Amino acid sequence: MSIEKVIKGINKGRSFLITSHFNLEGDALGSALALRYLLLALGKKAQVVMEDECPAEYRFLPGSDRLKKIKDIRHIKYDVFAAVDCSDLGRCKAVAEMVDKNKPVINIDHHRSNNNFADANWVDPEASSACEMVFRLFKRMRVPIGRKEALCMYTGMLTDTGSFRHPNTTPMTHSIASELMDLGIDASEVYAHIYQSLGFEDARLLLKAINTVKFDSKNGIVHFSLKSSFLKGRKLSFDLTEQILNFGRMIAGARVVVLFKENMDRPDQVRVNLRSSKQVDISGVARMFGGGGHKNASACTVNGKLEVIQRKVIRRIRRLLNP
Ligand SMILES: [Mn+2]
Repeated sequence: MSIEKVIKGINKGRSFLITSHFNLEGDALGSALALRYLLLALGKKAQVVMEDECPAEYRFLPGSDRLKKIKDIRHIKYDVFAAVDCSDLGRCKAVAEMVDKNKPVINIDHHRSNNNFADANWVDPEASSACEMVFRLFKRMRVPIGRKEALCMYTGMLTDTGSFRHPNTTPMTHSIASELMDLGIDASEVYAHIYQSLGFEDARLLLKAINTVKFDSKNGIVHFSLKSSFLKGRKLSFDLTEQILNFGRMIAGARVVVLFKENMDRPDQVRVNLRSSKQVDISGVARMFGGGGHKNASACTVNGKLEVIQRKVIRRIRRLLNP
């Protein structure tokens, strides 16, 4: 198993630059912060740099106040670069462009579509989250887990499993969550930080977005579409996307849920987020349109008009559901 390679890479390094993907969310942030604590416990130096700022609902995470800005990369001394929860270095945007290409790279990820971009790759599509993998790293390296890192890892597992209800939730996921809770994690408090913190204006925006819902009941396809004009002047956070998709999944008979969203800066570009029930592998559809992801949660960005892309993607999904 390539966890060994990652451990070797960690043992060899003294200072680390850690990053994750843009559209920062619980697992990206949680796994990066937890990895930092692991490295610090081993007596190493580590900094976390992200493309995005920390979203408000994650500011309760220990260490989230110490995120470095991209422009700081020049001043950070590191001899190893580590990416967590990233299927592709391109997902780290400017951070990936700015890192020293001569430094060894560590890749810890659970996306099936990971392209093994690093010197030490550890990719486990069976893991619920990158946080679950970092937890295993703590165990394997015999580093005791404190409350801070427990909180980070619990949060990533919570968000990547949709609060322990998506098909990637395994007995292992619950068993790790239980162990982390024993370290003093208040599950309902973490939940409230992330899922019960929607501003009223955001809530109204979410309602409007949900109102775009369409249901192809014959095939079990639920879809939503958002024009860039709808989003203009507003900051639609990633979690709003997740909320829309979660709403779609509540509908009986929904096998695939899709959100089509015009890029705010480039309306000729559409972000397509896909979710599927356990029996349906939706990742192939995302790959067909240049994206990727997990079996039941994938995404792609497609150039073209919203209506045209919508027709094409839905046609593909129908074909997938009716082989
Ligand atoms: Mn993840």
